[in-house]
Amino acid sequence: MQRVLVTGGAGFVGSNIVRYLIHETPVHVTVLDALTYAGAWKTLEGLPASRLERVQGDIRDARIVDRLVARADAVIHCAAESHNDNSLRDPLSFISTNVMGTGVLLEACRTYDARFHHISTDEVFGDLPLEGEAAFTEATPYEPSSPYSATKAASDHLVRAWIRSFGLSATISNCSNNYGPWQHVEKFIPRQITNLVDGVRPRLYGDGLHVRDWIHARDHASAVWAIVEKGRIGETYLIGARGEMSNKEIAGLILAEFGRSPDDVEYVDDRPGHDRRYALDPSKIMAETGWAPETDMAAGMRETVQWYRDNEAWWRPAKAGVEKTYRAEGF
Ligand code: NAD
Ligand code: TDX
Repeated sequence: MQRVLVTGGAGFVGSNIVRYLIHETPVHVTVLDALTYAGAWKTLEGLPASRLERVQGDIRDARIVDRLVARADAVIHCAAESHNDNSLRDPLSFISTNVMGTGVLLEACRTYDARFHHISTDEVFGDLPLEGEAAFTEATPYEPSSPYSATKAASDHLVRAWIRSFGLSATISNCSNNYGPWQHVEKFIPRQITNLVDGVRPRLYGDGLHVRDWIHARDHASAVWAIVEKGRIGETYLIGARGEMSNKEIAGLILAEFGRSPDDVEYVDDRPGHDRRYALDPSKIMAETGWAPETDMAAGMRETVQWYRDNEAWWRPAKAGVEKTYRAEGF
């Protein structure tokens, strides 16, 4: 494999994957990204031009997608509308990008016989009760809650249909919540870190006891590459690091980095339809590819807080607008 096309490579997960590919593999990377509010070339700064081609364009544009897929050995598809809260405000844009966009890519991969890997989310499975040890597996039925997760579920189904009906060489991964550098300030962890930089208390939805299963974005990236290299065609793999924590506990870790009490939080309105708990079992990818996460959660969070403190120029332009929208809605 020599040439990899990464869609959405100027966003959070995509840019962490691009960095992994450049630093840890010999492949040449082309990024196709529409540079929406969530993507920017500055996120890929410092990477060598000899290994990285950047193309601004939309995954729903079949002409540009065809041109790039024609010369790619593999496509890693990360481009998406990715934020649950936005999907409650404007669901149709999620259907357009996440469903139609994935369809356009699948058609191009069918035409040019390219290997396709779909980056998806554990949210397609719905949520779990707070009580108990249950965790999602590859066999868990789909039960998405939000417009965002419903469009990701739809795009997973499209990939499986192209595998079965057209023999597409494709794999899917459903990953748990990512944290790390270059995540947009609309998301939970960057929002609270940057709030604290501004002297504002972390804002917890509802009772703050909702649980997410956290993984560092570079561990997600290494897992994706393990699947592209060693995964079985047609298979789905769950990616996670057994990192369950409540939102209140995460806020406490961030507050500690600022020398503040773990109870120094503000409870705000709850997200409509808010999923209670996510947890997933990553046994399959570990057994089949030998992949394992490497980042310790406490160290990864410390490093992430420091990254946002050191990189204010990267996140500051988006902060005021994001907070204005949240505050207008009671968040
Ligand atoms: P993000 O919003 O940070 O990045 C999305 C990127 O896609 C941006 O660069 C944006 O410009 C680009 N994009 C959006 N619409 C596009 C279009 N029509 N054409 C081309 N590019 C377009 O999102 P993220 O958190 O990096 O998520 C990326 C993928 O990873 C998504 O598919 C998401 O479902 C999946 N995922 C994310 C997480 C997480 O915790 N962030 C966890 C599991 C899976
Ligand atoms: O200010 C906040 N306060 C708060 O309590 C925000 C922004 C969020 N929350 C809560 C909601 C969730 O329980 O924090 C948790 C995490 O919220 P998000 O960062 O919005 O992530 P989530 O909705 O869990 O979805 C994320 O993980 C799965 C990504 O955004 C998705 O793209 C991915 O598929």
